[in-house]
Amino acid sequence: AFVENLLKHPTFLNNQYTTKFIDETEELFQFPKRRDRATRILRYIADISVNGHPETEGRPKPPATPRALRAPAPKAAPAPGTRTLLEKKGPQAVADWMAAQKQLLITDTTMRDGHQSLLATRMRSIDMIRVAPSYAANLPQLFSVECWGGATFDVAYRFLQECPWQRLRDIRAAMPNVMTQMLLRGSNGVGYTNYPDNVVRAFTLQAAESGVDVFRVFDSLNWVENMRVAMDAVLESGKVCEGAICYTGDILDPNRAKYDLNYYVTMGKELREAGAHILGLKDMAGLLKPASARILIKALKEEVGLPIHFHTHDTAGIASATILAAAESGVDAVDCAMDALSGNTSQATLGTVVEALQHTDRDTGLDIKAVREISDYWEAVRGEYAAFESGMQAPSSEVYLHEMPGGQFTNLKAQARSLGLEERWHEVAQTYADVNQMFGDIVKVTPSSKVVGDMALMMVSQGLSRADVEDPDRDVSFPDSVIDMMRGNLGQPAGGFPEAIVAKILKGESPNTERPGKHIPPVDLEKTRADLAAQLEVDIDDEDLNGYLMYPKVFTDYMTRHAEYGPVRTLPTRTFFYGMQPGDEIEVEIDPGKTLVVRMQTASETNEDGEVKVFFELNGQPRQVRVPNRK
Ligand code: BTN
Ligand code: 3PY
Ligand code: ZN
Repeated sequence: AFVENLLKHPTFLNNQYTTKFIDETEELFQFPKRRDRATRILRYIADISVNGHPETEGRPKPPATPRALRAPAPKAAPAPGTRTLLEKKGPQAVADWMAAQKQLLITDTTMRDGHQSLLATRMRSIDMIRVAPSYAANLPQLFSVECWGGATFDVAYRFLQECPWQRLRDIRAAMPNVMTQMLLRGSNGVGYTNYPDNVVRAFTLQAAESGVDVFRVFDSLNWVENMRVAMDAVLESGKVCEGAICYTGDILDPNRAKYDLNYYVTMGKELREAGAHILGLKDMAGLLKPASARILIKALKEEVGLPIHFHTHDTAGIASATILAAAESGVDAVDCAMDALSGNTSQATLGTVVEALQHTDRDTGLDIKAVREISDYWEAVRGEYAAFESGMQAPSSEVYLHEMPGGQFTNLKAQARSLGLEERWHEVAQTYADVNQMFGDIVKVTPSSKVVGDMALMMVSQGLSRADVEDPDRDVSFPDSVIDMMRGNLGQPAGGFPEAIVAKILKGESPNTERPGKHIPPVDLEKTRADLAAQLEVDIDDEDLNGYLMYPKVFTDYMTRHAEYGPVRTLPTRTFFYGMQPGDEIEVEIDPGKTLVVRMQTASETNEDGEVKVFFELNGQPRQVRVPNRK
C-alpha cells in the first residue's frame, strides 16, 4: 500500500522524488494507518464471530430476522427549541420560560434512564445517534432529551468499548435545537464515591463543554452541602442547574415522619439558595403516590417558587397516574420514556401521557404521530438487546416495601441470581428494607442504594437477620462499601447514621461527619495527564483525562482494548454482540463519510495452533484475519 501511494503521488509522478520527500510527506503514511484501523475492526468481528461476546453468552438472542433500524424521516428543518433559547438568552431565561408555560413540558429519558432501567444500561451510541435528527426535526417541543450521565458513563467504556464523550458530542451535533440533559451524582460525579472538589468541578465543566445543557444534580443522602461543588460548576458553565430532591418514604405515612412535607420543602429552599434554576423532584424508585404528589407539588410550587421537573419510575405501575396528579397540581415538566422503552422499572409511557393530556389545558403540544414513529424505531432497537432484558413480567407493589431505585432493581436481581439467591428474591427485598431501617432510614439512590444492596445480599447469603447484625456479641464482617459509608465517605444523612451500628461497623474508629470533599486533597490535573500520556503512549485530551479521573482502571482498560480493536463503536449492534455469519454483509462508517463494506466469506477449521482463519471482503478486496479459538 505504501508503494502504491508513493507511485501515485503527484510529486513522484513529476519526477521530483528525493528521500527527504518521503520523510516530509506525511500523507504517504496515512494510508497504512487507515488500513490498520480496518484490520483492527476485522479482528474484532472475527474474534466475536468465532468466540462470541462474553456479555451475551447464554442469554436470549435477538430475533433471527432483524428489523430495519430506520429512524423516522425528518418532517421539517429543526424548529427553534429549548436549546435555542438557552444559547440566546441563558439558563435563567429557560427557567422563566418554563414557569410561564401552560403546557406540560416533557423530557424524554429513553437514551439514559430508559435503557439503564430496562436493558442494564447497555444501549450503544450508534443506536441513539441514528435517531437524534428525528428528535430535532419532529419533536422540537420537547423540554430536553436525557442522554448522558448516571450509569451510562462507565458502562460505555467498560462494556460497550466506546467513548461516552463522543456519544455526547455526536448527539449534541445531530440535535442542535433541543436541550440535552444529564444525571450528575453531586460529589460522586458519575461514579460511586466522593471525588476531590477539583475533579468534580473539572468533570462538570467538561460535560458542559462537550454538550450537556441541563444538569440534574443530586446527592445520594440528600445532603445539599455535598451538592454545592457540582452545582457551582454548572452555574459557572452557564448551563441549566437543576438541583434535585430525592424522594423517599411517603409524606402521608405517619410511620415515615422523617420524610414529611416539611423535610422536602426545607430541602427545596436550600437548593434554591444554592442557586438552582429548576427544582428537580427525583423519585428514583417510583414511590410518590398520586395523592401525595398533589400535596407535595403544590407545597413546593408555593413555598420554593422554582419551576419543578418531576422524575419517577413505573415500577409499581402507577407512574402515569402520579404524573397526571402532578400536572393538575402545576408541575412544570415531567420525565417519560418512549413507549417501547417505558413501563416497569423505566419511566411512564410518553405517548400515553401525551394522549391523556390532549384537549386539556396541559396539552403537551407534542405530535403524537411523531412520538409513535420514534417509538417504533426504539422497538426495533430494543429487539437487538434481547440479551439484556431482565425478564421482569409485570409491575410490582413490592417496591413500596423495599424502595429500590429503578436502575438498581433488575441489577440487584441479577446479582442475587448469580449468588444462587434467585428463589429467595422476596427475602432479599425484605432484608433490603430491614437494612434501610438499621441504617437509620436513609435515601437510597446511587451510590447509597448500592451500599444497602451489598449489605442485604451479604445478610441473605449468610443467613443473618437484622437482630443478628446488631447483636454486640456477634462478630459480623461487613462489606467494604458499608464500612466506607459509615466512615462518612458518602456524606451524612439527615439525623446522621445510628451511633450503635456505626460503632459496631467501625469497631470504635470515629467517623468523619464533615463533607468528605473537605478532606480530599486536590488532584494535580496536568501531572495526571502527563503521567497517563506517558503510560499509554498517546495524547490525552481533556475528555480522556476526565474519564480517567472518574474511572482510572476502566479507562485504561478501554484504551488498551481500543488499541487492539479500533473504533468498534461504529459496528452495527448485532455485529458488535454476535459477530457475522458467512454471507453476511455490513456497512461500517468509521469516519463521517468514510464507509467500509465488510462481507464475511467463510471461516476455516481450527488449525494446530488453535487458530481460525476468517475470510472477509473489505470494500471488495479479499482480507483474511487469524484469531485464536478460545472455545
Ligand atoms: C468486555 O466485555 O470486556 C468488552 C468487550 C470487548 C471484549 C473483547 S471482544 C474480543 C475479545 N474476546 C473476549 O472474550 N473479550 C475481548
Ligand atoms: C443513577 O445515579 O444512575 C440513577 O439512575 C439514580 O437514580
Ligand atoms: Zn431514574
